Amino acid sequence: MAKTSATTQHFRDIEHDLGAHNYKPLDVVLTKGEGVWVWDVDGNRYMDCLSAYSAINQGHCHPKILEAMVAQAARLPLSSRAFRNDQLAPFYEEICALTNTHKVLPMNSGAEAVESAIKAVRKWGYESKGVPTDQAEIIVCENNFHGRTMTIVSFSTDPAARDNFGPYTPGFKVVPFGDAAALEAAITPNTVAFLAEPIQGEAGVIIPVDGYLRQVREICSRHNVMLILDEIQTGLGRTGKLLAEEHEDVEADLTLVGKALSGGFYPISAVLSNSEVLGVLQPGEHGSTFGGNPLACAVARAALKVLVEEGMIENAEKMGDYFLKGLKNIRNNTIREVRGRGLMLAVEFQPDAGGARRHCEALRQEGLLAKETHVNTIRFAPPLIVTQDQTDWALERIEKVLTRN
Ligand code: IF1
Repeated sequence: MAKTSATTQHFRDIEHDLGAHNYKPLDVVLTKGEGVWVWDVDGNRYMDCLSAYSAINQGHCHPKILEAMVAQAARLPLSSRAFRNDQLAPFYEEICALTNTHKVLPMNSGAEAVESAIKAVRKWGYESKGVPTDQAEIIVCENNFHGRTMTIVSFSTDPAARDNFGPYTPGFKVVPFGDAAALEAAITPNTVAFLAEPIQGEAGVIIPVDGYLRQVREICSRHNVMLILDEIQTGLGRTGKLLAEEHEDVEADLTLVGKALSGGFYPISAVLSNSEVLGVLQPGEHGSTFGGNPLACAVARAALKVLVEEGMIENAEKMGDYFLKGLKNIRNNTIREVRGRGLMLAVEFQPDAGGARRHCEALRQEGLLAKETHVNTIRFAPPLIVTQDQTDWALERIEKVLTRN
C-alpha cells in the first residue's frame, strides 16, 4: 500500500489538533472535482463512488449549476424572508410541477427538513385531527437515519448516534422497518404521522419487500395518519426514479428532499406537501434566515433542470442495473449479499470477514472512493452521470480488490 503523503499527513495532523473528532475519514485530501472524478492534493485522481452521500447526483462542479450559482451570487445571494425575492416563486413553481406537490417549505439541511415536518404534523394533529395537547405520537423505523439534531437522535436506535445525548424528545415510537403489520398495530388515536426512508441508507441500503410502501400508504390513509417519506438520500434520481416512492406508485403526504437538490453546491432542503399539513404553519411560527434564499433557489432550479433535461434519472436506472449485475458477478465467498436500486448499491460481507473498511482502503489505492457503512457493508453510489465505460472501469477495480485474497 502506498504511504500517506507528507502533505496529506500535514492536513490530517491539523484536523486532529484543531477539529472535533466526530469523523474518521479515509486519508485522502480532496481539492478538485469534475463529473465523476475528484483529485487529491497529491494529484491522484479517483472515481467518486460516494457522491457526498448522494448530494452530488449531478456530478462534481456541474457547469450549468455553477453558472446559475455564480450569476445569482453576483446579483443577490440573500434577502431574508422579511422581504420577497424573485427566485422563490419560480423555484416553487418548478419543483411543484416536477414532483406533483401543492406546497413547499424551503429549509437548508436535511435534518432541518425532518424537524420542520415533525413540527408541521404535530401542529396538524392538534388543530386538525383533534389530538389532545402534547399527546401527539410519531411512529418511526428501527435503524432509521434522519439526521443529527436533538429531536432526531431522540428516536434513533443507533447507540452511537443517541447515547449520552439525553434528555430526549418524547413522542416517538419505533417499529421494525419493512413490517406494515407492526406499523398498523402501533397506531393509536394520538398517532399523527409515520416517518420512514423508502430505502434505508445509513442502515446499509436496506430495500423493503415489494408492496411495503403501498401497504404503508393504505394504512396511513385509513387511520388519518400523515405519511412522511424521507427522500433526502433516495430522492432526486438516485434510485432510477425522481423519487423512490414512484417505484410503488405512492404519494406521501410530506416528502423530504435535500442533498442533491443543490447538486452539492449549497445546503438546500425542502418539505414537499399537500396543502393541508403545511397550511397549519402561520407567519412567525417557523422559518430560517437562509431557507428559501435567492442563491439557494437559483441553484436548486438549475440542479433540478439538469437532472431532468440531461437524462440523469434514466441513466441512474440503466447504469444501476448494469453496475448491480457487475457486482453480482464478482466471486468472493465472504460476500453475504449484493443489493441495490438504481445507483444506490451495496455489497455486504459476512460478519466474520474482517469488515468492509479494509476493502475501501484498498479501493482507494486503485483510484476509487467508497465508504463502508456500519462495519460490514460498502455502499457504491457514483454520480448519476456515470457512463458505461466508467462503470466498467469501476467494476474492474472492485473485482480486482475483492478477488485478491
Ligand atoms: C453525515 C449517513 C448517508 C439522510 C437521510 C436525513 C439526513 C440524511 C435519509 C440528514 C443524512 C448523511 C449525513 C452524513 C452522512 C450521511 C449518511 F451515513 F449518515 F447515513 F447519506 F447515508 N435523512 N445523511 O441520509 O441530512 O442534515 O446531513 O443534510 O456525515 O452525518 P443532513
